[in-house]
Amino acid sequence: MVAAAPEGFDQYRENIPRGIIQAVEYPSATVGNSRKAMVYTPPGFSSANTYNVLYLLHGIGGDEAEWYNHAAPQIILDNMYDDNKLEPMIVVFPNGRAMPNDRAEGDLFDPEKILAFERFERDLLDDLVPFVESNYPTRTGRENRAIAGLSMGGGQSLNIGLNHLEQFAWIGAFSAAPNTLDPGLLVPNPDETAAQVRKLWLSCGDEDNLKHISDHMHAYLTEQNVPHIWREENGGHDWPVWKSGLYQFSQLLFQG
Ligand code: FER
Repeated sequence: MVAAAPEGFDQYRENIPRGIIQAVEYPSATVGNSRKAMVYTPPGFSSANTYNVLYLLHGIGGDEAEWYNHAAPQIILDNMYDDNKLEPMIVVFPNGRAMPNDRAEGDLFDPEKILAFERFERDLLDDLVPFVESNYPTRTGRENRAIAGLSMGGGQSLNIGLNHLEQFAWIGAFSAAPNTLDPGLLVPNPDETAAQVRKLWLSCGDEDNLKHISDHMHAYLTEQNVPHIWREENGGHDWPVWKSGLYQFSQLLFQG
């Protein structure tokens, strides 16, 4: 059982080793342009080593900088390394709205924009993952890749991860949104999913209007005997739940 995030987990600590978070751009054949992402490399990062990678996705109101702007994930992760709670990993923050204008502006529910969240699957698999794996010292097997996200990005993580267990062994969804595909479509062969997935994480705030999505997935996985972690948090559709999700899910990753 993972402990809930302790007091101060997201507070800046003086005098500890730090990772680096920075903006990058990669060529996207899927969208036909150069796309932005952010990348966090852990404290002590060295090209003499090789790293696992977590792809951490944003929600409908965000972009590649949403986690950085609202959650300061580099502080949470630096603290966790200081506490010896994490396997060394690179964290990549993509932009999950795969279209030429991928800014979170205008009508966020415009069908074109919703479609772009679906298109991201190809951008991720064909463009971003290859970019990351050829520009950073990465380990490149399914066991070395994790995908997780909040809300719209939680739905993407379940859709992409469960449909591509050959690419991702670790999957997490915080407050998954209605873009989440039907559990029966995502997990048509429960025994196969159970055998392949290393950790499947679902969490949601108890006051979140979208909680029925997570409830439905949890009920299906339970009925089909697919091992997973279900954590009902106190809170709504909001950052405390997602930061807590990052804290709890990340420390389960790449173990053993
Ligand atoms: C919806 C309600 C919420 C939906 C998406 C969301 C695609 C996404 C919310 C978020 O990312 O915070 O009906 O449909």
